[in-house]
Amino acid sequence: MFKELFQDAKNGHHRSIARCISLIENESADGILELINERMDIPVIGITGPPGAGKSTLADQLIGSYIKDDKKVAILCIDPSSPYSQGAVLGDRIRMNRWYDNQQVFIRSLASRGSLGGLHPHAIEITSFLKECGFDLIIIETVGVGQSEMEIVSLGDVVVLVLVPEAGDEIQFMKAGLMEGADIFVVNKSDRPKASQFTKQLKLSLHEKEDFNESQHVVNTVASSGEGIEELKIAVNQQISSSFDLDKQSRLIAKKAYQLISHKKMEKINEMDLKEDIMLALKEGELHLHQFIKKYI
Ligand SMILES: Nc1nc2c(ncn2[C@@H]2O[C@H](COP(=O)(O)OP(=O)(O)O)[C@@H](O)[C@H]2O)c(=O)[nH]1
Ligand SMILES: [Mg+2]
Repeated sequence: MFKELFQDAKNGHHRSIARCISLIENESADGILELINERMDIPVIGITGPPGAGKSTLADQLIGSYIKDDKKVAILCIDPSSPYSQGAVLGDRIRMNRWYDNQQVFIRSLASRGSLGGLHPHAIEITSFLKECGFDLIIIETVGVGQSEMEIVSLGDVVVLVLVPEAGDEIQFMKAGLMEGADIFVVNKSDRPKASQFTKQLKLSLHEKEDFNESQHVVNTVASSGEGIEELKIAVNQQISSSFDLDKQSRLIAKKAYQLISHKKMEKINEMDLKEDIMLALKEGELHLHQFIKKYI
């Protein structure tokens, strides 16, 4: 049954793709997961940034631009407030809905719950799955600028960090790990007065880094009007073409494998059960924690 469903999904049948994703989310899809071949030739673009920065608007514009090139695009949103999901304001929902009937675009949002240390274990599996379904590229949108969001998007081949030129927000991009983790910095809402000052500051801080990375780009956009989208696309395509060497791909897949292994290993362990076991052990006498944990490893 899985084989047929998977084959339909591979043929690009949107309903079968959606069904497979639900099965993966509900952890009842081992039969599908085992069929997935880890492909290296389909680029994944991770887009992250604070809520309201314009990630969805940018993604929407990018989709529009890629489908004009006859590309098929899948977008995965790990953002409960995303216009792709239920909680969206009406205007945004109408804007995003224009893709729902388009055969070139597949949209899915994932709840961020059930994640291990913030990372969505199924996001990894679903991304690998989507790579098998005939898309030319996959976009993952996650909300936030924390380490765990960075971890999710860093599973992509290209990491886009979306920032906005708000006053006093210089520190928002200085957070540890964020400067190194992003390939492309987008200063969205560049129609705002502080934009050029902010961009200057951002470029300065990038150059001042000890491990200054020549390939990092800064792109100014006004997502709501489409300004700068082509420039962003060029930067993304450039990163894509430079990210497909065996070394980088092996590193990315190793990261995913590590996350999946941690998830599988921790699956059956929960703190409440541990507490009960520990209480029993304490009642019986001494507790050697190192000895005690061995039975869980
Ligand atoms: N002024 C201005 N508004 C924008 C721009 N891009 C997005 N917005 C608006 O900012 C709001 C949040 O955008 P959204 O894409 O939902 O942000 P997300 O939370 O990062 O996905 C929406 O009302 C957009 O219309 C921009 O470049 N300039
Ligand atoms: Mg969004």
